[in-house]
Amino acid sequence: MTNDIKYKFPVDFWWGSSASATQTEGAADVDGKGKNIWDYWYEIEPHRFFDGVGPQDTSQFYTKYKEDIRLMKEIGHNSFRMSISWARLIHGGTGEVNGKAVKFYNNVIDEMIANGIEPFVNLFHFDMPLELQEKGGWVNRETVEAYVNYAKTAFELFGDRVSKWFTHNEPIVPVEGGYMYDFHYPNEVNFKKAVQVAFHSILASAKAIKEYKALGRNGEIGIILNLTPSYPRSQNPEDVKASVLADAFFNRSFLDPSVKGTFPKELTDILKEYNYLPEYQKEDLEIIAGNTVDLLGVNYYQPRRVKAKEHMPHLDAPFMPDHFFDNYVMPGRKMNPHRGWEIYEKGIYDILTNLRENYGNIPCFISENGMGVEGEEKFRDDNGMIQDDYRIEFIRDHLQWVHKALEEGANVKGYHMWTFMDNWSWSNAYKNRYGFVSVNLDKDAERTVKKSGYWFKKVAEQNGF
Ligand code: BGP
Repeated sequence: MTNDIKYKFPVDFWWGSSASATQTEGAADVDGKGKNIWDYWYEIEPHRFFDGVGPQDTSQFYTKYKEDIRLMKEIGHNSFRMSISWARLIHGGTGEVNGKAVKFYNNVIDEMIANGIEPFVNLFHFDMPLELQEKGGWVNRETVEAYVNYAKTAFELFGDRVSKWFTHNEPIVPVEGGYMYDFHYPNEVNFKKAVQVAFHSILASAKAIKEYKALGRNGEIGIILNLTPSYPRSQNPEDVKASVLADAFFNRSFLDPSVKGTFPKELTDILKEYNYLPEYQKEDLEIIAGNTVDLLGVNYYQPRRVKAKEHMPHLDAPFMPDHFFDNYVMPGRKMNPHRGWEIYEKGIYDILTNLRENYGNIPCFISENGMGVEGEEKFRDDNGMIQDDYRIEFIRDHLQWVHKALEEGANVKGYHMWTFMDNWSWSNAYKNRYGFVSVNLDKDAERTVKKSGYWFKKVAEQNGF
Protein backbone atom coordinates (compact mmCIF):
# COMPACT_ATOMS: atom_id res chain seq x y z
CA MET A 1 0.00 0.00 0.00
CA THR A 2 1.43 3.37 -0.96
CA ASN A 3 0.63 6.62 0.77
CA ASP A 4 -1.52 7.51 -2.17
CA ILE A 5 -4.94 7.37 -0.63
CA LYS A 6 -7.70 7.29 -3.15
CA TYR A 7 -10.53 6.40 -0.79
CA LYS A 8 -10.33 8.64 2.25
CA PHE A 9 -12.82 8.26 5.12
CA PRO A 10 -13.75 10.80 7.80
CA VAL A 11 -11.28 11.16 10.69
CA ASP A 12 -13.65 9.85 13.31
CA PHE A 13 -14.78 6.82 11.24
CA TRP A 14 -15.33 3.66 13.32
CA TRP A 15 -12.98 0.89 12.26
CA GLY A 16 -13.39 -2.46 13.90
CA SER A 17 -15.19 -5.76 13.90
CA SER A 18 -18.13 -7.47 15.52
CA ALA A 19 -18.81 -10.69 17.36
CA SER A 20 -21.35 -12.25 19.68
CA ALA A 21 -21.25 -13.90 23.10
CA THR A 22 -22.40 -17.40 22.16
CA GLN A 23 -20.03 -17.52 19.21
CA THR A 24 -16.88 -16.52 21.07
CA GLU A 25 -17.00 -16.88 24.82
CA GLY A 26 -17.07 -20.63 25.35
CA ALA A 27 -17.33 -21.35 29.11
CA ALA A 28 -20.94 -22.22 28.36
CA ASP A 29 -21.67 -23.86 31.70
CA VAL A 30 -19.33 -22.23 34.19
CA ASP A 31 -19.59 -19.38 36.69
CA GLY A 32 -23.35 -19.47 36.89
CA LYS A 33 -24.21 -19.21 33.21
CA GLY A 34 -27.58 -20.72 32.39
CA LYS A 35 -28.36 -22.63 29.24
CA ASN A 36 -29.57 -20.91 26.14
CA ILE A 37 -31.28 -22.51 23.16
CA TRP A 38 -27.93 -23.27 21.50
CA ASP A 39 -26.56 -25.19 24.48
CA TYR A 40 -29.80 -27.13 24.58
CA TRP A 41 -30.14 -27.78 20.87
CA TYR A 42 -26.61 -29.13 20.78
CA GLU A 43 -27.46 -31.46 23.66
CA ILE A 44 -30.47 -32.95 21.92
CA GLU A 45 -29.39 -32.79 18.25
CA PRO A 46 -25.57 -32.62 18.04
CA HIS A 47 -25.64 -33.96 14.48
CA ARG A 48 -27.03 -30.64 13.31
CA PHE A 49 -23.71 -28.95 14.04
CA PHE A 50 -20.82 -29.14 11.60
CA ASP A 51 -18.27 -31.73 12.75
CA GLY A 52 -20.34 -32.13 15.91
CA VAL A 53 -18.79 -29.00 17.46
CA GLY A 54 -21.06 -27.25 19.94
CA PRO A 55 -21.18 -23.85 21.63
CA GLN A 56 -19.05 -24.91 24.58
CA ASP A 57 -16.07 -25.25 22.21
CA THR A 58 -15.90 -21.69 20.96
CA SER A 59 -12.86 -19.46 20.77
CA GLN A 60 -12.46 -19.01 24.55
CA PHE A 61 -12.95 -15.26 24.68
CA TYR A 62 -14.11 -15.79 28.27
CA THR A 63 -10.57 -16.56 29.36
CA LYS A 64 -8.53 -15.00 26.54
CA TYR A 65 -10.25 -11.62 26.26
CA LYS A 66 -7.14 -9.68 27.30
CA GLU A 67 -5.05 -11.21 24.54
CA ASP A 68 -7.87 -10.59 22.07
CA ILE A 69 -8.30 -6.96 22.99
CA ARG A 70 -4.55 -6.48 22.70
CA LEU A 71 -4.76 -7.95 19.18
CA MET A 72 -7.73 -5.73 18.31
CA LYS A 73 -5.61 -2.75 19.20
CA GLU A 74 -2.68 -4.21 17.27
CA ILE A 75 -4.76 -4.35 14.08
CA GLY A 76 -6.08 -0.83 14.34
CA HIS A 77 -9.51 -1.23 15.91
CA ASN A 78 -10.98 1.90 17.48
CA SER A 79 -14.26 0.09 18.22
CA PHE A 80 -15.61 -3.44 18.62
CA ARG A 81 -19.12 -4.86 18.88
CA MET A 82 -19.77 -7.60 21.39
CA SER A 83 -22.94 -8.97 22.91
CA ILE A 84 -23.90 -9.76 26.45
CA SER A 85 -25.09 -13.30 27.00
CA TRP A 86 -28.54 -12.99 28.56
CA ALA A 87 -28.28 -16.46 30.16
CA ARG A 88 -24.88 -15.55 31.64
CA LEU A 89 -26.00 -12.23 33.08
CA ILE A 90 -29.30 -13.57 34.41
CA HIS A 91 -29.45 -17.36 34.77
CA GLY A 92 -32.81 -18.45 33.35
CA GLY A 93 -33.48 -15.00 31.89
CA THR A 94 -35.38 -13.63 34.89
CA GLY A 95 -34.44 -13.10 38.51
CA GLU A 96 -31.08 -12.53 40.07
CA VAL A 97 -28.11 -10.98 38.37
CA ASN A 98 -25.02 -13.22 38.21
CA GLY A 99 -22.16 -11.40 39.94
CA LYS A 100 -19.51 -13.39 38.07
CA ALA A 101 -21.00 -12.33 34.74
CA VAL A 102 -21.02 -8.70 35.85
CA LYS A 103 -17.37 -9.01 36.75
CA PHE A 104 -16.52 -10.58 33.38
CA TYR A 105 -18.33 -7.95 31.30
CA ASN A 106 -16.91 -5.15 33.45
CA ASN A 107 -13.42 -6.52 32.86
CA VAL A 108 -13.97 -6.76 29.11
CA ILE A 109 -15.42 -3.26 28.82
CA ASP A 110 -12.69 -1.73 30.99
CA GLU A 111 -9.97 -3.55 29.07
CA MET A 112 -11.34 -2.27 25.77
CA ILE A 113 -11.51 1.29 26.98
CA ALA A 114 -7.99 1.09 28.42
CA ASN A 115 -6.83 0.04 24.94
CA GLY A 116 -8.63 2.86 23.14
CA ILE A 117 -11.37 0.61 21.76
CA GLU A 118 -14.91 1.85 22.10
CA PRO A 119 -17.32 -0.89 23.20
CA PHE A 120 -20.48 -1.23 21.11
CA VAL A 121 -22.77 -3.49 23.10
CA ASN A 122 -25.60 -5.54 21.69
CA LEU A 123 -28.17 -7.25 23.90
CA PHE A 124 -29.86 -10.05 21.96
CA HIS A 125 -27.90 -12.09 19.46
CA PHE A 126 -30.01 -15.22 18.88
CA ASP A 127 -29.40 -16.55 22.41
CA MET A 128 -32.73 -17.03 24.18
CA PRO A 129 -32.33 -18.44 27.71
CA LEU A 130 -33.70 -21.97 27.69
CA GLU A 131 -36.17 -21.44 30.55
CA LEU A 132 -37.83 -18.63 28.59
CA GLN A 133 -37.88 -20.68 25.40
CA GLU A 134 -39.63 -23.45 27.30
CA LYS A 135 -42.42 -20.97 27.96
CA GLY A 136 -42.61 -20.02 24.30
CA GLY A 137 -39.66 -17.65 23.86
CA TRP A 138 -40.57 -14.61 21.76
CA VAL A 139 -44.00 -16.10 21.03
CA ASN A 140 -44.89 -15.44 24.66
CA ARG A 141 -45.56 -11.82 25.59
CA GLU A 142 -43.97 -12.36 29.02
CA THR A 143 -40.61 -12.67 27.29
CA VAL A 144 -40.91 -9.01 26.28
CA GLU A 145 -41.04 -7.94 29.93
CA ALA A 146 -38.19 -10.30 30.87
CA TYR A 147 -36.11 -8.82 28.05
CA VAL A 148 -36.84 -5.24 29.10
CA ASN A 149 -35.68 -6.10 32.60
CA TYR A 150 -32.51 -7.66 31.18
CA ALA A 151 -31.90 -4.59 29.00
CA LYS A 152 -32.42 -2.20 31.91
CA THR A 153 -30.09 -4.25 34.09
CA ALA A 154 -27.37 -4.01 31.43
CA PHE A 155 -27.86 -0.26 30.93
CA GLU A 156 -27.59 0.30 34.68
CA LEU A 157 -24.55 -1.91 35.15
CA PHE A 158 -22.49 -0.87 32.14
CA GLY A 159 -24.05 2.33 30.82
CA ASP A 160 -21.60 4.56 32.66
CA ARG A 161 -18.92 3.39 30.18
CA VAL A 162 -20.88 2.10 27.20
CA SER A 163 -22.52 4.74 25.04
CA LYS A 164 -23.43 2.67 21.96
CA TRP A 165 -26.19 0.17 22.63
CA PHE A 166 -28.12 -2.15 20.35
CA THR A 167 -31.30 -3.96 21.24
CA HIS A 168 -31.03 -6.87 18.79
CA ASN A 169 -28.79 -8.32 16.15
CA GLU A 170 -30.71 -9.42 13.04
CA PRO A 171 -34.01 -10.06 14.82
CA ILE A 172 -35.53 -11.49 11.64
CA VAL A 173 -33.11 -14.42 11.73
CA PRO A 174 -34.69 -16.15 14.76
CA VAL A 175 -38.05 -15.60 13.03
CA GLU A 176 -36.85 -17.27 9.84
CA GLY A 177 -34.65 -19.90 11.47
CA GLY A 178 -36.90 -20.81 14.39
CA TYR A 179 -40.36 -20.61 12.83
CA MET A 180 -40.04 -20.84 9.05
CA TYR A 181 -36.95 -22.45 7.57
CA ASP A 182 -35.60 -24.86 10.19
CA PHE A 183 -32.17 -23.50 11.11
CA HIS A 184 -32.65 -22.28 14.69
CA TYR A 185 -34.28 -23.96 17.66
CA PRO A 186 -37.26 -24.54 18.10
CA ASN A 187 -37.24 -25.26 14.35
CA GLU A 188 -40.98 -25.17 13.83
CA VAL A 189 -42.76 -24.23 10.62
CA ASN A 190 -45.52 -21.92 11.76
CA PHE A 191 -46.05 -18.56 10.11
CA LYS A 192 -48.52 -17.40 12.75
CA LYS A 193 -45.86 -17.82 15.42
CA ALA A 194 -43.23 -16.29 13.14
CA VAL A 195 -45.27 -13.09 12.91
CA GLN A 196 -45.81 -13.03 16.67
CA VAL A 197 -42.09 -13.48 17.31
CA ALA A 198 -41.32 -10.62 14.93
CA PHE A 199 -43.86 -8.36 16.57
CA HIS A 200 -42.70 -9.11 20.10
CA SER A 201 -39.05 -8.54 19.13
CA ILE A 202 -39.96 -5.14 17.71
CA LEU A 203 -42.02 -4.26 20.76
CA ALA A 204 -39.21 -5.40 23.07
CA SER A 205 -36.75 -3.21 21.19
CA ALA A 206 -38.98 -0.14 21.46
CA LYS A 207 -39.59 -0.76 25.16
CA ALA A 208 -35.86 -1.14 25.81
CA ILE A 209 -35.22 2.13 23.95
CA LYS A 210 -37.81 3.79 26.17
CA GLU A 211 -36.08 2.49 29.30
CA TYR A 212 -32.72 3.65 28.04
CA LYS A 213 -33.99 7.16 27.34
CA ALA A 214 -35.62 7.31 30.77
CA LEU A 215 -32.23 6.74 32.38
CA GLY A 216 -31.03 9.99 30.82
CA ARG A 217 -27.64 8.62 29.81
CA ASN A 218 -25.55 10.44 27.32
CA GLY A 219 -25.43 7.70 24.69
CA GLU A 220 -27.11 6.30 21.62
CA ILE A 221 -29.26 3.26 21.18
CA GLY A 222 -30.03 1.41 17.99
CA ILE A 223 -30.72 -1.92 16.37
CA ILE A 224 -28.67 -4.08 14.02
CA LEU A 225 -30.51 -5.36 10.96
CA ASN A 226 -29.44 -7.65 8.15
CA LEU A 227 -30.62 -5.85 5.05
CA THR A 228 -30.81 -7.78 1.81
CA PRO A 229 -31.58 -5.36 -1.01
CA SER A 230 -34.22 -6.88 -3.20
CA TYR A 231 -33.70 -6.87 -6.97
CA PRO A 232 -36.33 -7.98 -9.51
CA ARG A 233 -35.34 -10.23 -12.41
CA SER A 234 -36.68 -7.61 -14.84
CA GLN A 235 -38.70 -4.43 -14.95
CA ASN A 236 -41.77 -6.45 -15.85
CA PRO A 237 -44.47 -5.29 -13.35
CA GLU A 238 -44.97 -8.82 -12.01
CA ASP A 239 -41.27 -9.18 -11.21
CA VAL A 240 -41.16 -5.70 -9.69
CA LYS A 241 -44.16 -6.48 -7.52
CA ALA A 242 -42.50 -9.70 -6.32
CA SER A 243 -39.43 -7.71 -5.37
CA VAL A 244 -41.44 -5.05 -3.52
CA LEU A 245 -43.15 -7.76 -1.46
CA ALA A 246 -39.90 -9.60 -0.69
CA ASP A 247 -38.49 -6.25 0.48
CA ALA A 248 -41.54 -5.66 2.69
CA PHE A 249 -41.28 -9.12 4.26
CA PHE A 250 -37.54 -9.30 4.78
CA ASN A 251 -36.28 -5.72 5.15
CA ARG A 252 -39.05 -3.24 5.84
CA SER A 253 -40.73 -5.54 8.40
CA PHE A 254 -38.05 -4.49 10.88
CA LEU A 255 -36.54 -1.41 9.24
CA ASP A 256 -39.75 0.63 9.11
CA PRO A 257 -40.83 0.15 12.74
CA SER A 258 -37.25 0.59 13.99
CA VAL A 259 -36.55 3.82 12.13
CA LYS A 260 -39.98 5.28 11.37
CA GLY A 261 -42.12 3.68 14.05
CA THR A 262 -44.60 2.32 11.49
CA PHE A 263 -45.21 -0.94 9.61
CA PRO A 264 -45.18 -1.16 5.81
CA LYS A 265 -48.70 -1.22 4.39
CA GLU A 266 -47.73 -3.80 1.74
CA LEU A 267 -47.00 -6.19 4.60
CA THR A 268 -49.88 -5.45 6.95
CA ASP A 269 -52.33 -5.69 4.03
CA ILE A 270 -51.19 -9.24 3.31
CA LEU A 271 -51.19 -10.23 6.97
CA LYS A 272 -54.72 -8.88 7.31
CA GLU A 273 -55.97 -10.53 4.14
CA TYR A 274 -54.63 -13.96 5.09
CA ASN A 275 -55.47 -13.59 8.76
CA TYR A 276 -51.92 -13.52 10.07
CA LEU A 277 -51.84 -10.27 12.03
CA PRO A 278 -50.15 -10.76 15.41
CA GLU A 279 -51.88 -10.33 18.73
CA TYR A 280 -51.12 -6.93 20.19
CA GLN A 281 -52.44 -4.25 22.48
CA LYS A 282 -53.36 -0.80 21.23
CA GLU A 283 -50.67 0.96 23.24
CA ASP A 284 -47.97 -1.30 21.71
CA LEU A 285 -48.26 0.65 18.47
CA GLU A 286 -47.81 3.93 20.34
CA ILE A 287 -44.72 2.60 22.10
CA ILE A 288 -43.27 1.47 18.77
CA ALA A 289 -44.12 4.80 17.14
CA GLY A 290 -42.61 6.79 19.98
CA ASN A 291 -39.33 4.92 20.49
CA THR A 292 -37.39 4.68 17.28
CA VAL A 293 -33.62 4.17 17.04
CA ASP A 294 -30.85 6.78 17.17
CA LEU A 295 -28.46 4.67 15.18
CA LEU A 296 -28.81 1.78 12.74
CA GLY A 297 -26.34 -1.08 12.33
CA VAL A 298 -26.41 -2.57 8.83
CA ASN A 299 -25.27 -6.16 8.31
CA TYR A 300 -24.75 -6.84 4.65
CA TYR A 301 -23.66 -10.09 3.05
CA GLN A 302 -25.78 -10.71 -0.01
CA PRO A 303 -28.65 -9.36 -2.09
CA ARG A 304 -31.98 -11.05 -2.69
CA ARG A 305 -32.98 -11.57 -6.31
CA VAL A 306 -36.54 -12.43 -7.05
CA LYS A 307 -39.00 -13.04 -9.86
CA ALA A 308 -42.76 -13.37 -10.13
CA LYS A 309 -44.15 -16.60 -8.73
CA GLU A 310 -44.22 -19.28 -11.41
CA HIS A 311 -46.01 -22.13 -9.66
CA MET A 312 -48.44 -21.59 -6.85
CA PRO A 313 -47.65 -23.76 -3.83
CA HIS A 314 -49.84 -26.73 -3.08
CA LEU A 315 -53.00 -25.83 -1.17
CA ASP A 316 -51.82 -27.81 1.86
CA ALA A 317 -48.40 -26.15 1.94
CA PRO A 318 -47.88 -23.96 5.04
CA PHE A 319 -48.31 -20.25 4.40
CA MET A 320 -44.98 -18.48 3.82
CA PRO A 321 -43.73 -15.18 2.41
CA ASP A 322 -42.40 -17.28 -0.46
CA HIS A 323 -45.96 -17.56 -1.74
CA PHE A 324 -45.51 -14.11 -3.24
CA PHE A 325 -42.24 -14.49 -5.14
CA ASP A 326 -39.67 -16.99 -6.36
CA ASN A 327 -35.97 -16.64 -5.82
CA TYR A 328 -34.07 -15.87 -8.96
CA VAL A 329 -30.56 -17.03 -9.80
CA MET A 330 -28.96 -14.31 -11.87
CA PRO A 331 -26.80 -15.72 -14.66
CA GLY A 332 -23.13 -14.87 -14.19
CA ARG A 333 -23.50 -13.82 -10.57
CA LYS A 334 -20.35 -13.80 -8.44
CA MET A 335 -20.44 -16.28 -5.58
CA ASN A 336 -18.72 -17.08 -2.34
CA PRO A 337 -18.77 -20.83 -3.02
CA HIS A 338 -18.00 -21.71 0.60
CA ARG A 339 -21.09 -20.08 2.07
CA GLY A 340 -23.19 -20.26 -1.08
CA TRP A 341 -23.90 -16.54 -0.94
CA GLU A 342 -23.79 -14.14 -3.88
CA ILE A 343 -21.19 -11.40 -3.64
CA TYR A 344 -22.62 -8.13 -4.90
CA GLU A 345 -20.62 -5.19 -3.61
CA LYS A 346 -22.92 -2.51 -4.96
CA GLY A 347 -25.67 -3.80 -2.67
CA ILE A 348 -24.02 -2.02 0.25
CA TYR A 349 -24.26 1.27 -1.64
CA ASP A 350 -27.89 0.65 -2.55
CA ILE A 351 -28.75 0.10 1.11
CA LEU A 352 -26.98 3.27 2.24
CA THR A 353 -28.60 5.28 -0.54
CA ASN A 354 -32.02 3.93 0.39
CA LEU A 355 -31.44 4.96 4.02
CA ARG A 356 -30.41 8.43 2.87
CA GLU A 357 -33.35 8.90 0.54
CA ASN A 358 -36.16 7.09 2.34
CA TYR A 359 -35.22 6.87 6.03
CA GLY A 360 -34.30 10.46 6.89
CA ASN A 361 -30.59 9.73 6.43
CA ILE A 362 -30.55 8.00 9.82
CA PRO A 363 -27.02 7.76 11.31
CA CYS A 364 -25.80 4.27 10.49
CA PHE A 365 -22.73 2.11 10.17
CA ILE A 366 -21.82 -1.19 8.59
CA SER A 367 -22.07 -3.52 11.54
CA GLU A 368 -21.26 -6.75 9.67
CA ASN A 369 -19.81 -7.59 6.28
CA GLY A 370 -17.36 -10.34 5.61
CA MET A 371 -16.42 -13.54 3.89
CA GLY A 372 -16.59 -17.02 5.34
CA VAL A 373 -14.06 -19.42 3.82
CA GLU A 374 -13.54 -23.12 4.37
CA GLY A 375 -10.08 -24.69 4.64
CA GLU A 376 -8.06 -21.53 5.13
CA GLU A 377 -5.16 -23.50 6.60
CA LYS A 378 -3.97 -24.23 3.09
CA PHE A 379 -3.25 -20.53 2.67
CA ARG A 380 -0.88 -20.41 5.64
CA ASP A 381 2.62 -19.44 4.52
CA ASP A 382 6.03 -20.51 5.90
CA ASN A 383 5.93 -17.71 8.45
CA GLY A 384 2.63 -19.01 9.76
CA MET A 385 0.44 -16.27 8.32
CA ILE A 386 -2.78 -17.01 6.42
CA GLN A 387 -2.60 -15.15 3.12
CA ASP A 388 -6.26 -14.28 2.76
CA ASP A 389 -6.06 -11.96 -0.21
CA TYR A 390 -9.64 -12.87 -1.17
CA ARG A 391 -10.84 -11.34 2.11
CA ILE A 392 -8.86 -8.16 1.54
CA GLU A 393 -10.39 -7.90 -1.91
CA PHE A 394 -13.88 -8.53 -0.53
CA ILE A 395 -13.57 -5.81 2.12
CA ARG A 396 -11.87 -3.33 -0.20
CA ASP A 397 -14.51 -3.74 -2.91
CA HIS A 398 -17.31 -3.15 -0.41
CA LEU A 399 -15.54 -0.19 1.17
CA GLN A 400 -15.26 1.49 -2.23
CA TRP A 401 -19.04 1.45 -2.47
CA VAL A 402 -19.40 2.67 1.11
CA HIS A 403 -17.09 5.51 0.18
CA LYS A 404 -19.17 6.44 -2.85
CA ALA A 405 -22.34 6.50 -0.71
CA LEU A 406 -20.52 8.68 1.81
CA GLU A 407 -19.45 11.12 -0.88
CA GLU A 408 -23.06 11.39 -1.97
CA GLY A 409 -24.14 12.28 1.55
CA ALA A 410 -24.94 8.98 3.28
CA ASN A 411 -24.72 9.25 7.06
CA VAL A 412 -22.46 6.22 7.48
CA LYS A 413 -20.14 6.39 10.45
CA GLY A 414 -18.10 3.24 10.41
CA TYR A 415 -17.28 -0.22 9.18
CA HIS A 416 -17.16 -3.32 11.36
CA MET A 417 -16.04 -6.50 9.67
CA TRP A 418 -17.52 -9.87 10.62
CA THR A 419 -15.51 -10.92 12.51
CA PHE A 420 -12.49 -10.31 14.70
CA MET A 421 -11.35 -13.93 15.07
CA ASP A 422 -12.57 -17.19 13.58
CA ASN A 423 -15.54 -18.12 15.66
CA TRP A 424 -18.23 -20.69 16.14
CA SER A 425 -21.24 -20.15 14.01
CA TRP A 426 -24.68 -21.44 14.78
CA SER A 427 -25.08 -24.73 12.91
CA ASN A 428 -22.00 -24.27 10.73
CA ALA A 429 -19.74 -24.26 13.80
CA TYR A 430 -16.15 -23.72 12.56
CA LYS A 431 -16.79 -24.67 8.93
CA ASN A 432 -16.44 -21.19 7.48
CA ARG A 433 -13.73 -18.97 8.90
CA TYR A 434 -14.42 -15.24 8.91
CA GLY A 435 -11.80 -13.67 11.17
CA PHE A 436 -8.96 -11.19 10.84
CA VAL A 437 -7.33 -13.58 13.29
CA SER A 438 -7.19 -17.34 12.93
CA VAL A 439 -7.97 -19.68 15.79
CA ASN A 440 -6.31 -23.09 15.98
CA LEU A 441 -8.75 -25.37 17.75
CA ASP A 442 -6.15 -28.11 18.07
CA LYS A 443 -3.69 -25.85 19.86
CA ASP A 444 -5.72 -24.40 22.69
CA ALA A 445 -7.34 -21.87 20.35
CA GLU A 446 -4.02 -20.26 19.50
CA ARG A 447 -4.47 -16.95 17.70
CA THR A 448 -2.51 -15.68 14.70
CA VAL A 449 -3.26 -12.53 12.76
CA LYS A 450 -4.04 -13.11 9.07
CA LYS A 451 -2.79 -10.91 6.25
CA SER A 452 -6.18 -9.17 6.15
CA GLY A 453 -5.72 -8.12 9.80
CA TYR A 454 -2.54 -6.23 8.99
CA TRP A 455 -4.08 -4.79 5.84
CA PHE A 456 -7.02 -3.52 7.90
CA LYS A 457 -4.63 -1.99 10.42
CA LYS A 458 -3.18 0.22 7.69
CA VAL A 459 -6.61 1.16 6.38
CA ALA A 460 -7.70 2.16 9.87
CA GLU A 461 -4.53 4.09 10.58
CA GLN A 462 -4.67 5.97 7.30
CA ASN A 463 -8.45 6.30 7.33
CA GLY A 464 -8.52 4.93 3.85
CA PHE A 465 -6.68 3.04 1.17
C1 BGP B 1 -24.90 -13.06 10.68
C2 BGP B 1 -24.84 -13.19 12.18
C3 BGP B 1 -23.54 -13.62 12.73
C4 BGP B 1 -22.68 -14.49 11.83
C5 BGP B 1 -22.74 -14.10 10.37
C6 BGP B 1 -22.11 -15.07 9.40
O1 BGP B 1 -26.17 -13.44 10.26
O2 BGP B 1 -25.19 -11.98 12.83
O3 BGP B 1 -23.77 -14.13 14.00
O4 BGP B 1 -22.75 -15.80 12.13
O5 BGP B 1 -24.06 -13.87 9.95
O6 BGP B 1 -23.00 -16.10 9.05
P1 BGP B 1 -22.66 -17.62 9.21
O7 BGP B 1 -21.89 -17.73 10.46
O8 BGP B 1 -23.96 -18.31 9.27
O9 BGP B 1 -21.87 -18.00 8.01
